[in-house]
Amino acid sequence: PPVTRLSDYQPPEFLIDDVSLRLELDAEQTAVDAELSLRRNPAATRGNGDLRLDGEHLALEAISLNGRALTPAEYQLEDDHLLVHRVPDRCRLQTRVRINPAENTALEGLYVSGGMLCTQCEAEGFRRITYFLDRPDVMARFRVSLVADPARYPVLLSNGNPAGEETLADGRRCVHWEDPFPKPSYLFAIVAGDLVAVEDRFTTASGRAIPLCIYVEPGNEDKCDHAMRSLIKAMRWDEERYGREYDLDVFNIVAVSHFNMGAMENKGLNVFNAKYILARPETATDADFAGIEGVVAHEYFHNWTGNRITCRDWFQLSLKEGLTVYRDQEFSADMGSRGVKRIEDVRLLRARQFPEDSGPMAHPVRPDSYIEINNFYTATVYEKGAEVVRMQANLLGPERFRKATDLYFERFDGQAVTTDDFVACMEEGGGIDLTQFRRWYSQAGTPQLDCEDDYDAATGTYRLEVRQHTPSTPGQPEKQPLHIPLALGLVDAEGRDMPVQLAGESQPPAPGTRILALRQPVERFEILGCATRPVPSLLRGFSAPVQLCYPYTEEQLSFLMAHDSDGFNRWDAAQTLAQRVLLAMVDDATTAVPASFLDAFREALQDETADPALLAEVLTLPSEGYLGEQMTVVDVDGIHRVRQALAAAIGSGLAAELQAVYARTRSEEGFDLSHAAMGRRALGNLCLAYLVRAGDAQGLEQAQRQFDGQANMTDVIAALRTLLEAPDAETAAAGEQALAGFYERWADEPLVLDKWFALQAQSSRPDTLARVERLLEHPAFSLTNPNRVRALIGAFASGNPVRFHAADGGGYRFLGDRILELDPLNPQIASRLLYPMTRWRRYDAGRQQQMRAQLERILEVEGLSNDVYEVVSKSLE
Ligand code: HT7
Ligand code: ZN
Repeated sequence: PPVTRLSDYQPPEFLIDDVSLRLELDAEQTAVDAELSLRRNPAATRGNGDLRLDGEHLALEAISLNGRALTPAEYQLEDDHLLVHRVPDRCRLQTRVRINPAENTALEGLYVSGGMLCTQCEAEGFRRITYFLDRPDVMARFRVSLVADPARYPVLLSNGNPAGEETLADGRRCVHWEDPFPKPSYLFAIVAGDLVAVEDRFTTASGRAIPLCIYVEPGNEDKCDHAMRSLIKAMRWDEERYGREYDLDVFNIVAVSHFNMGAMENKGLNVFNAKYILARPETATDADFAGIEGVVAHEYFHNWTGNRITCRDWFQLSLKEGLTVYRDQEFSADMGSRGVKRIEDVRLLRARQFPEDSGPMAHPVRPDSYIEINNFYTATVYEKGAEVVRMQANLLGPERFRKATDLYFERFDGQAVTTDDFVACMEEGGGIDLTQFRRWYSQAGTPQLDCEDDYDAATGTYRLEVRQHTPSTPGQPEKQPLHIPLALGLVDAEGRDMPVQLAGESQPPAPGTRILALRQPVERFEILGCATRPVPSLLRGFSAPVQLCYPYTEEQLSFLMAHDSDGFNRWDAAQTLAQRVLLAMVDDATTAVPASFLDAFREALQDETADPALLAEVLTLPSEGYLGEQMTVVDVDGIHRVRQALAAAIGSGLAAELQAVYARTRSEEGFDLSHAAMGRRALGNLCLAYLVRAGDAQGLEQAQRQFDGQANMTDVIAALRTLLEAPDAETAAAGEQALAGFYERWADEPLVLDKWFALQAQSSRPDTLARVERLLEHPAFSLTNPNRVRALIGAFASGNPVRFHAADGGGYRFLGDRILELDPLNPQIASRLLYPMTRWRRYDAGRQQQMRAQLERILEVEGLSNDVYEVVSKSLE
């Protein structure tokens, strides 16, 4: 398959100013009439005069230019494009095509989800709807008419503003929409269905009242409150923080049950995976509620960062995604706890992006080539991209960052631009030079910072030396030094911040954090006026997406865990401490836990003033996946064994403390979604899990009671999970019974049923693979529903390291089989499921060989999608 390269970018030969679309909607055969007003692009080099339009899976029925039907000699039809020979510099091209939404299991273009018709056009789905210049730097004004049987499809939606409707002679309804803002085709959307609207309104800063509608399938109206509240908060926040007001007369959201990703920011018509809209306390966990708030905000924020200003080409994807993730992270930080949000975001970055950056698919935030763009909606483009924006925001400070974003919106509104254009605004608005900083966009790999220090008691001087090194990545053997902001605090023996006075400065600053700029491969800093040897608190707040190495002693880590004024570093110290203990236990093949570790946990548990949410983060052990990443060769079984052992040791060694905290978190009445209440539930459930892991009789009883109480999904799922994982057979049997009851109760709620599948797929019981195989046959399982596939196959392959990586290779064979079944149905989903096998080099020889065998077997199959081909071939290189 062809490789697309950033260096080959050429502006489009033609532009499209206006598009008129008329869709006669039908599940099996939809007719699409398109009229494009085309004009030669003065900024492009002239080709041979032919017009090349993208188009796939389309049956062309008619074509005319400036009102005259074309003869077959005047155009050429290929599998993936249409060539119209020798078109004039300005023209009107009309086409009529037919498509079959019901056959579209790839969920790109127009497809059927339940009883509705909907679209997904990013990145290149619009070419499955009509012939078009399907690239983001072609921005057109769209007018859309939707024709349908009103009994089947009473609701007909598209982008922009409503523009009238009529009933046709044959009884069908025709509804018109007009979007006044030119947009690329990837932001086009339509939805048709028998849907109900949950309505509210938002009054903008300038006083315009905007009706807000969330459309859902009947029966789900009572699950939209949280999404609506999140939307309204996001609209207000974007006005206050960025001065960005909503621009259309209406804003619509639709929840659909078949969706490849989380949601899509189509102009004025956001389409969501139902998982990110529908929630009631009985059906959704606190994590689900938080996910909804974040994703609703993210899609809304795209209206300015993505839609009004879009990407010139798909290599610039992080222009909109990195910036919008940064914006949604900041929004969630403002809505809840900033400290906890930062921890969650870094946990995700380390769990997903760091491994990606050191694996076969490593790529820069702005990739320079791809086979299939859908494979580049990655943690690097999204989460590392957000970190790169965050570093710029921190370098500028809030006022200058706002000035720089104002400049960005003013200068590029209505245009398709590059990440370089964004950085230029940061430079100009912020008055700083980001020449070296730009390498963050072009260089792949996670930089490693090796820190060494010494202290001269005689002069009170503390010296810190920092070396940066970025390991090579595929296609980038040599790396350049990056501009890295390193946030440093120095903590004295009493746990107080010291002033960080750099050599050459005449006055000590106020005690607290200083940002050191690293630019050279080795940087040395001299800090004056340190009366005692400080404990360095490095990379506070995770000031850069790097791997930090400093030879902390265990005492220093316990000290920072208890005293660092930076909440993030208190958490990080706890994580490092736990990681050290766990990896040492693996190395020593022991299950004995050092008493000092339990002491540190005890001290943390006894701090009644701590924020429960933060405490829950501090007391959560690093995941098996993350621990594996820290080893030269992943010891799957060793990690699982010691993590279980440590959890049991915590549960038995600190039973009284855990019970006390559990009781404290339970003492509140009622349910609410405040940060405090969610924090209490998180902490209480963590304590319960430790107790049950240790076989604590009281804990087991409490878990059973908590499950039986059915108070809210957070507590129910937490209790059920602990029961299923309980070490003794009797409780595990009770867990099975609870699981059956759970199914009975929620059989008609697809999103809850996904949890039922995922719980079983993630069970560490030895027979899990057999169970997962049985569940493939369950009447509620379907390979054409991505949420269900992720719940069963994804949860097993990516969320159950010890069973997926079983030494007999059963997990690998299972995944290989599923990929081959899924690829013809939905290549995007197949390709994403492959991820855990792309990490094969990290495992022992036996597992390596078995994973490679599966990858090679997949690669041999004829007719593989580009999506799967790219990931498999690159992993084997
Ligand atoms: N911008 C959206 C990306 C997206 C997508 C990409 C490829 C295939 C299907 C897709 N669905 C949504 C989501 C976002 O980042 O906001
Ligand atoms: Zn996005």
